[in-house]
Amino acid sequence: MSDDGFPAGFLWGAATAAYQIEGAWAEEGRGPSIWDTFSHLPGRIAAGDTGDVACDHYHRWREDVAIMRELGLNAYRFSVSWSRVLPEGTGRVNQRGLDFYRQLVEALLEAAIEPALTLYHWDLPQALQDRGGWRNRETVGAFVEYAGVVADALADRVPMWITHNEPSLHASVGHALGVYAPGLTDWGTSFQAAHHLLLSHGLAVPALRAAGAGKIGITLVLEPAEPASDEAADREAAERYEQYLNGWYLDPIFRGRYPESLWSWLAARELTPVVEDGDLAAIAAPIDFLGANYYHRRVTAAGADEPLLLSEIDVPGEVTEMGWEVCPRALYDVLTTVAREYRPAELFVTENGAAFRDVVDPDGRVRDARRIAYLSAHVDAARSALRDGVPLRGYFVWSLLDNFQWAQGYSKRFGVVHVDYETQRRTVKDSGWFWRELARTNGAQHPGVASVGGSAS
Ligand code: IFM
Repeated sequence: MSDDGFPAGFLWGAATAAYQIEGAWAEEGRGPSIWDTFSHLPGRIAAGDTGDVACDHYHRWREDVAIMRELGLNAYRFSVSWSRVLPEGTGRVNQRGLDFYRQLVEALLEAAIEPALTLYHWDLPQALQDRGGWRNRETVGAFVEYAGVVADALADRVPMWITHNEPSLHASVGHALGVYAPGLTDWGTSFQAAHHLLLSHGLAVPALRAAGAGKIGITLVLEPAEPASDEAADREAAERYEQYLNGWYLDPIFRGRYPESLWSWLAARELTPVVEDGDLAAIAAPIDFLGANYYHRRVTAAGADEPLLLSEIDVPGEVTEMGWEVCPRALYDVLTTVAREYRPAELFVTENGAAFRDVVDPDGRVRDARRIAYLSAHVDAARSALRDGVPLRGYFVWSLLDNFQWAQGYSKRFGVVHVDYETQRRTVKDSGWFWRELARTNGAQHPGVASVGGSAS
């Protein structure tokens, strides 16, 4: 452990996801995913943006790895596009898709950057959606097959495997709110999809182990909910939200059961999923680590929104371009609470970051001082959590590159590297150089904005 609290070997990484950066949506045998379908529908994505080209990472990955090397990252979290590997979701393997990821992984290892591979970041092959998607139990088996195909190709080279990214948002925003692909608006489907996502995670764990994958875990977005007042109804709303977004995933994974009070609450509304014998035991397959994505807390009051009957309250204070409150203290809270209550062997912050309105100045520099302040405060919160015994082993900034921010398209920039979407020119922002200093000093230094600077662009 260094004086500043970060253990030797701590991972200082950056994260991305396939659909958000790759582009090349119909090249070299890739099949369509639900995000291709959804983003091509009129009116679903801001400004009509799509991920057809995105950051063109599929063609520019060598440059992107070179940037990571220059930033001194020792880890990179990326996701595999399922439909690039299995264009119809099951059956026929597209070898060119596997070759793409193999090359990427080899280049990362060559640059001493540890690959952390996420199997699923919301981009279901459209062929599986056509058969019911995550509502259909058969998709669980398809996921396990896909996990086996990727593991057979990459288990010897990839030390860190993440089954799913943020299943809660995929289930809710994609299947109940209709804002993300596949654009469904049915709460019953949403809870069934959540169950199948969890089950597919649990069944993939032994399949990955059998294939010789390294550490295996799952990434959840964790939003601590706090009541807007001390009123019993507000406290109840906050507790329900917390169970819905966090407990609904943490409890089955670490305790082999769904949270009882939310289960009964949903049962009274006929919204509980079909759970078969053995499912919960499968979901609770032991994992090696938990990935936590943290962006903001949620202040909640009793309200009228179905089916959770709560409202989100705007709180005074700084917000990012996403309208999200800046609250590093809640990262400390969430890490310490999860470590205490669920005892994961290891924890990683697999995403944290902020969107701000960045510009490339005439001198070619992106002075994103607010992002540096945001990251600095959150890294300090993680440092405190470590000091208080949380087994935190790495921290991935979201994101390496500005990218396709789902329903908001390219209007929100999260990268520590700026992307000019007209030219695909990459420019390391001041926050990228800041992250380099953290990586170089294992978190010991917090250079001021004035002292950052470098050469990559
Ligand atoms: O861009 C997303 C990412 O895909 C999943 N986690 C949150 C990020 C910011 O919204």
